[in-house]
Amino acid sequence: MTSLEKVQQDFLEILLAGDTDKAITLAKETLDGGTDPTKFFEACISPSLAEIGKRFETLDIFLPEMVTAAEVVQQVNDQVITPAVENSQSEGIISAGKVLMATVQGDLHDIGKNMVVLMLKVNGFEVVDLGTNVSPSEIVERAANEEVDIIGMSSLLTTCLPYMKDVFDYLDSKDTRNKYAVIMGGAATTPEFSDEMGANGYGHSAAEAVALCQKNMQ
Ligand code: B1M
Repeated sequence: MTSLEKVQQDFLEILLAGDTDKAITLAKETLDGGTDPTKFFEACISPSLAEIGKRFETLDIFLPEMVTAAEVVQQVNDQVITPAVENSQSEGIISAGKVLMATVQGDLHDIGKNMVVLMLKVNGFEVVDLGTNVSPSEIVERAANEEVDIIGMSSLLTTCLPYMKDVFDYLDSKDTRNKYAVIMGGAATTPEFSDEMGANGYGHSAAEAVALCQKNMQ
């Protein structure tokens, strides 16, 4: 087991115990030891939440534990990860493009979407973040009003995937599909679903979301 895998195991236990102070201390110590903040997010936070999701599905834990784990992660992100990522921002970046980001209708999950927003910002993109539970009509109307280049959608609930399809249908009905690159991600989406929708890309991680946006701006 690598040292980062050990940190991930410890982080998972801390999340299950709901101990915010310990989670923040572990994150700070790991970053002080030289681990990149996005690496900590992808190698420790994401897999720990995935494991918590599995345990929720198998009824080994229940909703209150999942809620607490999410709240602890929120604090770690706010107090440790976000400031560290922002500090690593290079100076004098010219706008790389304008991206609308939203978690789709019916879905309140925003930990991953917020990481994508943060990573886009530090890579020079202007981001219009509509938050969670955003209807297809609002996504399409705000994209037009804000004159964005890219529409980015996130969904973690399979029951909400039809709302992603509605966005494509709504764009088609307004004859504006070709005005934007439309990309997607989040645990409920797959490359196959993205292809089926005719999207301009699927991202498995925040880093892939950035690469997709860069590619679509070329
Ligand atoms: Co929920 N939840 N949850 N949950 N939750 C899942 C998603 C679930 C898979 C757990 C499970 O059962 N295994 C399951 C969905 C099942 C399904 O649809 N098939 C589920 C469920 C059922 C529910 C509720 C219905 C539970 C209930 O109430 N009975 C409820 C729904 C509420 C709602 O949205 N209406 C619910 C509630 C919650 C909490 C509030 C407790 C909390 C969310 C808190 C918050 O977000 N503020 C929560 C959590 C924490 C999870 C799990 C455990 C973790 C999600 C997470 O943050 N992952 C999750 C299990 C899982 O995902 N396997 C689960 C970490 C995050 C970094 O990953 O968001 O995928 P992710 O983002 C990644 C990439 O996907 C990518 O980059 C990010 C960074 O690497 N990415 C993009 C994301 N968006 C992108 C967009 C892009 C490109 C890349 O381009 C635009």
